[in-house]
Amino acid sequence: MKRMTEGPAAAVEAAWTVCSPRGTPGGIAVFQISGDVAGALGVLGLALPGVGRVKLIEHEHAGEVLLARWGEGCLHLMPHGGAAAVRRCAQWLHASGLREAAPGWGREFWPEAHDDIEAAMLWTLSRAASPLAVDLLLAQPRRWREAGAHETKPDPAREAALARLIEPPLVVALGGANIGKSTLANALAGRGVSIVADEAGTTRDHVGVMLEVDGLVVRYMDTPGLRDAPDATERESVSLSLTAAMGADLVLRCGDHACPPPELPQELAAKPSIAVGLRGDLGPPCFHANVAVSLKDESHRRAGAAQIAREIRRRLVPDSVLLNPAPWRFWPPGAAPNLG
Ligand SMILES: Nc1nc2c(ncn2[C@@H]2O[C@H](COP(=O)(O)OP(=O)(O)OP(=O)(O)O)[C@@H](O)[C@H]2O)c(=O)[nH]1
Ligand SMILES: [Mg+2]
Repeated sequence: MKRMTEGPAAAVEAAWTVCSPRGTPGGIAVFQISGDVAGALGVLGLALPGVGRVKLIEHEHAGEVLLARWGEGCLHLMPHGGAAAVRRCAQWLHASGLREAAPGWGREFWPEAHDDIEAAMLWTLSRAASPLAVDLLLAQPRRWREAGAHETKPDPAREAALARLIEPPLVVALGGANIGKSTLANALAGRGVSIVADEAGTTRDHVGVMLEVDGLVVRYMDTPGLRDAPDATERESVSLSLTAAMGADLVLRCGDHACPPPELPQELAAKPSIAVGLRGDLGPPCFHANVAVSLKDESHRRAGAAQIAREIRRRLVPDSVLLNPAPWRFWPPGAAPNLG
């Protein structure tokens, strides 16, 4: 390996790279240090964990970071997955003088088989989208050891709900025109992701964003208002909204004081859904709403968005599932690790 830096790190034959997928939010990000791990940690001023050990450290610049030592020459540093935390961790590694390698470098140090429960858990952790997954995954090796592999029966409904912490589920908001659907998307995102205007038919296209709702990362789609559209383009748009909803894990059926949520075609009627009453300050919803909010001004917007976020998370990953202390089969079918 070439030495590219001068100074204290120059004598260390190690390099680092980011190995979590770029450009997507995640519960946790993964930086890999490969090569002379002991030397690299010395440069970073950190104690060396034993092989197979995981340790949580609090770093003055990088914040809370998990250290996981996979092998003699491979260590993962895992800060929380938010962009600011990842940037701070990268700046820390840069400032230490350790060499940054090209993405993909060092894969030879990455274990091929995740046949050990700790390794399987860490592998899943590095792919998990939702912050809610982090503590739950970290608890799994202990839970499996305590419960004993053979006493725990599969529970497909619970496992399907928990899998949503790894792969973000799709949430599609449907409703009439001009009732505040895009205002809701923006309030959930805490920023402008969709154009809002006092004019029916403002949203012409489907706007998809990744959002974190109450600790769960979801793919969220704001759709054009469903109405008897006069022109062919809008009719096409309505049909696209319904097609998108067919693939959804959860549909938000939106309405307000004057406009009830649309009647859904039969194929969609069985989908999990939440009836959302918007623009509550203009009057109570004219239908039975599971949750009703006003997003009119800043103070209402925060509270209303938090209420809907909680409702979305609970429908997709119920509290009972999160609080169930039974061990979780978090691996794909047929890939069970050695549960020891
Ligand atoms: N009073 C009140 N007005 C709201 C509220 N939420 C949104 N609005 C207003 O309602 C109008 C329509 O909002 P949008 O978010 O664009 O509605 P939409 O359902 O996305 O509309 P289309 O894209 O045309 O289907 C805008 O003038 C918003 O400012 C609310 O909670 N209270
Ligand atoms: Mg809109």
